Amino acid sequence: MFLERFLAHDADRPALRDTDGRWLSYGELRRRGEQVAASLHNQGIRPGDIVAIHLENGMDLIDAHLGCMALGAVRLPLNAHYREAELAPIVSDAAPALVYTATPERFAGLRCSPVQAEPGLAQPQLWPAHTLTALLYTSGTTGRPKGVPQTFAMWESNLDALAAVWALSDADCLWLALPLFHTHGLVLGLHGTFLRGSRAILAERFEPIVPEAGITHLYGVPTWYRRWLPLMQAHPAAFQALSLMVSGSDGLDAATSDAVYAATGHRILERYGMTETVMICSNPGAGERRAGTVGQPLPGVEVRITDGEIQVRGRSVFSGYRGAPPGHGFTADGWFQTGDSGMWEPATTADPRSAPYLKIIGRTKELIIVGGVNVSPAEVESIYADIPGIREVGACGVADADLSEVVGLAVVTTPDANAAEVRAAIAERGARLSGLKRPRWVIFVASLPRNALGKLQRGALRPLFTPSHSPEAPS
Ligand code: MCA
Ligand code: AMP
Repeated sequence: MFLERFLAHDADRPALRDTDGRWLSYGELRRRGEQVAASLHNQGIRPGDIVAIHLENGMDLIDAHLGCMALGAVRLPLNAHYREAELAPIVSDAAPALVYTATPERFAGLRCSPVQAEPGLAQPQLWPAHTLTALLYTSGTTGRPKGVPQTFAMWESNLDALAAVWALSDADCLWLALPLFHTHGLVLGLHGTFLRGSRAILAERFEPIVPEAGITHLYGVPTWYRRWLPLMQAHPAAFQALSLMVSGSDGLDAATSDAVYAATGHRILERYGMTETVMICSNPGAGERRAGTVGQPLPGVEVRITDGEIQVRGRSVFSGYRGAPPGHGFTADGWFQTGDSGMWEPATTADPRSAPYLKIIGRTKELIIVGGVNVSPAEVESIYADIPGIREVGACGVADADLSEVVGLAVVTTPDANAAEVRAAIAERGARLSGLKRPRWVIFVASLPRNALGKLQRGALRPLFTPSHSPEAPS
């Protein structure tokens, strides 16, 4: 159905403005997809094969996606910032038949076939719909990323629900600067546009710019809105003219929400989702938007809170992690366990009949969210743990006014450690991680907090990173 709807849009209809400013129509996108599909076919790729796409936003990335869609290959979007150590577990688990990348050297030690980002052109092919359309990896709390199989059916039901709740239409124009290797940008941004037949203006990356006339929608993370605020205050008219600003991937602070409202008259619409479920809850397009809550369950999605944890089931919820035993991550009665904790906020006097709104109050899972990007503390620790002179390390989230959280690393050295060498090794190891995962704060401590069973208590590490703290050197 998703593909049929994409194929049915009028060929002349403008679809996407490339990063070089050129508009492409739906007809042109389909043609490019067919050509890339043929080229993939010529390279031996068949429907159901996994094709990795390790590219930043741009037409090479779009072409690779379109080609896979046309052929029925399974897309494996890889974070373009990831280095070899971060890519290795994903590539080894997914074993892609082909990798589109602009940095093949990051795949040099991995068993796969990287090709330079040049999707190529050849004979048109059919557009077979295939059940599995993408495999997205999400940070496992153990430090090993987990594969989340995605189908068009999951996306379609969720995108239709969002369109109804947000009152989206084919006249919308989205400024699409979200990276297209996360669910947020790829599913909501790109495929949401494809499904509606609306338009998107593609940007290479986020920069706080005054939206040009014609843009109607902004989807972003809280960090973006904080960075945008001075511009909103200086040029309110350009933001007032928008139809909708949406925030997700991370909790939006009330101060930013209120300041944006004061400057533009728009209450940012907060919503909540996960790669495993696509979108779960949302505030309404029309109706009461409650700051600090993520609204109500979307049509087709059910939410319950059990022992404080948010649990979900519904049409857009995935059926299980790749390679995991059946039921892993789900309760015995079939609800997906989000690892987020929440509570229901009852109806207000403004609308006493309204259903409660969901408020996210924390996480039971150990995850750091840096600028909307999930970081597993265990993965960070694994990069530094075996440095000579280091006895043990612990990573946790440290509050940050711009990125919400940044990574903090607490280090315990061995008695004979050479302080300068340890520091140099920590700095050098950082190159193995993409920028947002790299510790912003490194402190040296005598021991790490552990419980009676010896398990690291990362929550107890956080207070050690106070704003006034000046990192200590190992003695
Ligand atoms: C930048 N870096 C990254 C990422 N982006 N590393 C890992 N993942 C990333 N996505 C690295 C760069 O390589 C660089 O490393 C360093 O961070 C700083 O880069 P820069 O671009 O200057 O960073 P920034 O301007 O501070 O960008 C931060 C940002 C941006 C604006 C918050 O990351 C962003 O747009 N984030 C949106 C993330 C997002 O879409 N999240 C959705 C996932 P070096 O120092 O080595 O050069 S959550 C999701 O999908 C769920 C379903 C949901 O609910 O939405
Ligand atoms: P991901 O694994 O990248 O799909 O990220 C999903 C996680 O992001 C969720 O489990 C939440 O912890 C977090 N998240 C997404 N949206 C929100 C939101 N609106 N408020 C707070 N956390 C959010």
